[in-house]
Amino acid sequence: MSHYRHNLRDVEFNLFEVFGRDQVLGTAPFEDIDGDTAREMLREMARLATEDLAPSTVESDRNPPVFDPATHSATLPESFVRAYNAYVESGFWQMGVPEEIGGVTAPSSLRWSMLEFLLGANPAIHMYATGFDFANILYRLGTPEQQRLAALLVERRWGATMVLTEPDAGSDVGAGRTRAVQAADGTWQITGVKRFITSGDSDLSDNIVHFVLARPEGAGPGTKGLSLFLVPKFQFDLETGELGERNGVFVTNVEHKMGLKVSTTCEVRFGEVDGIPATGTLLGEVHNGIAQMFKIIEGARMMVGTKAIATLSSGYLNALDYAKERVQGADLTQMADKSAPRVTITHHPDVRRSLMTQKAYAEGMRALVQFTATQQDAVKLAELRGERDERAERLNDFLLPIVKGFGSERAWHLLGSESLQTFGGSGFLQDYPLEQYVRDAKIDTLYEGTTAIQGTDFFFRKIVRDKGQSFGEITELITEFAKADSGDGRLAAQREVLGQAVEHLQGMVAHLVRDARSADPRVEGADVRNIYKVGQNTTRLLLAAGDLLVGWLLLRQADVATTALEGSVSASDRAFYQGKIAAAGFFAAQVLPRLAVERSILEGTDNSLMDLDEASF
Ligand code: ST9
Ligand code: FAD
Repeated sequence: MSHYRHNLRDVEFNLFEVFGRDQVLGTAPFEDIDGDTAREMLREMARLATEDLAPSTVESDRNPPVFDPATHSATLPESFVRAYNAYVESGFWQMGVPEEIGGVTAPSSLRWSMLEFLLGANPAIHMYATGFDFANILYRLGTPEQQRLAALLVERRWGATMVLTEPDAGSDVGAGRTRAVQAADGTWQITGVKRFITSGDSDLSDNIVHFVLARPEGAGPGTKGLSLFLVPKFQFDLETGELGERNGVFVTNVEHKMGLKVSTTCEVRFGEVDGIPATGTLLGEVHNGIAQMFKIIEGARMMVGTKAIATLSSGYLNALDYAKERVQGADLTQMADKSAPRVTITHHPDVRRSLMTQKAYAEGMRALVQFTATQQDAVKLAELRGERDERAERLNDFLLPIVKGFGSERAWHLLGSESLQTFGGSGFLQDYPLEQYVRDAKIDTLYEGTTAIQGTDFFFRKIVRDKGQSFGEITELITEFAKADSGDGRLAAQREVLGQAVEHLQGMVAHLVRDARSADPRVEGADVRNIYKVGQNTTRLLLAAGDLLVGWLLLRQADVATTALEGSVSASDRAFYQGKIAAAGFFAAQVLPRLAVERSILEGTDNSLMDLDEASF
């Protein structure tokens, strides 16, 4: 039986009932995909993911890739290769590729909904299939020759990697030492060691194009001195795609990891093996590496958040199935009666608390992903009209660290503390998927920028540098919703709690902005160490913002559900909509009030933590 449990009903509810995607589907430029086609695609992707892609996730965890140091190559388990090929044959990856090179124009919201199923069922497939996404970036940013390479990536199903990290340059990408020297023919010779490179080698494709950050001779320090180079495993004929000489980029180790084992994590050496030079070309013939790489990073951060949330959703649904079957103990009302009938654990209040916590976060964070994707729809629609939607661009930027940082933190904690816990001791066994989910999902809080990095990005870049515009727009939307009255007092108590929560978040931001100002040496009487008070609280702020957004989105869902229940609905839809109202009420009662405490902790922060001698830790 498949480990993967999808929630197609909830995905459709978000897309069509909450975010009104029927309005963009079936009309230009998405005229080829109307609402019915989209529903059909979602159904097929959910089926494919559950039946054909999921089973190899477990098998390839137990039999991970084998690395041969003599040939510098990694061989993947057969079951995984079959699943990968099944995905490629489905053609669903086309939604990430421009039409000019074999793709299909589709709304991002539909694409991320489909990807949720893939990322929940077998996430490594997407990581090996990113040649398609990288082709998109290459087509947008590349020279005409590089655009031809983009087409080859798609036609030939070549792999691709993003290559930033080095042993001494992880979060601090700008510390990278990999060098680039231009040859007389205009190409570049890359020298250095990169590590932790996802999909650095595999036997899924006959070529891999590495997107590498390296520092050209004479370039300045930090990230701004880095340029982005395309370094293929094999050189190739640009017209035919026929492979040529082996290039000097070699995988010299594949890491042994806690989870997500089928996704190879590689040490990659450039120009350092057998004296073979690693030759590459400069992306777009411009030295703008970090900004170019961030185009990829933005997509990857969205991907990681979606992966985490997809795993939590499947973890919750597995836990729910188990809880409905597992008989243990008597109903609490009969606890004194030792001969009382035993009940399924769904009868126990604490199990219900746990299940509803999982449901509310899994469904609220799915809505967060889809709300973010609707901003991407607006960006894409404007681009296809030859315009820019700067507001949607900014909102998308603002939401990304929440999707990635908050999404992965909450998902990983809940998978361990609630979903696995629901199984009791059985959750610790490999008989159920949760022990693997916990191992496979931990990486989501680490790569693509750790949670701390997402927190600093959120406050310093997405709030301060943005001059609070997006923060103001989002909080205004939430305040408006909180103040609105549907006429019948519907959700009035919950709206009030939401209104208080948004004020607490605004208070937190205002306090941190004051701390940051008071640390600015240009301000009279500044104490530069006050910035430590901000640094102690950026992760707290990120998580609080995520909780607020989830609370808001759950209440929006509850509002839609209440209206739906006024009409005639099937028995299963009645239960579904009632579940929506219950989840929103639960979250408002049990999670949103915590923002008051978070605010008070934040406002009470001093620098005693920073004054403490390291020896006292
Ligand atoms: C990794 C891979 O971990 C894990 C899994 C891979 C799976 C396969 C890949 C899947 C790919 C999917 C692809 C989808 C493609 C979709 C395409 C669709 C079309 N936003 O603040 P400064 C830029 S990989 C945008 O001074 P520092 C910006 O240009 C390893 N841009 O930074 C800025 O200049 P300006 C992941 C941003 O102090 C410049 O950077 N590693 C943003 O120099 C400098 O900014 C990491 O993620 C942003 N949010 O450097 C590293 N931020 O200001 C984490 C910066 O003029 N560390 N830029 O605009 C960081 O992010 C650090 O904060 C740092 C600091 C490196 C940026
Ligand atoms: P460090 O940067 O050393 O961080 C250690 C700790 O210090 C963390 O808790 C961090 O949050 C904290 N910290 C560091 N700096 C700060 C700061 N300024 N403020 C507050 N806290 C801070 N990289 C690629 O380039 N390509 C890939 O394909 C890729 N795939 C990966 C796959 C896996 C399985 C793994 C494990 C990593 C992968 N990475 C990849 C690297 C990944 O992006 C880095 O591991 C990550 O960015 C963190 O860097 P680091 O491991 O060096 O940790």
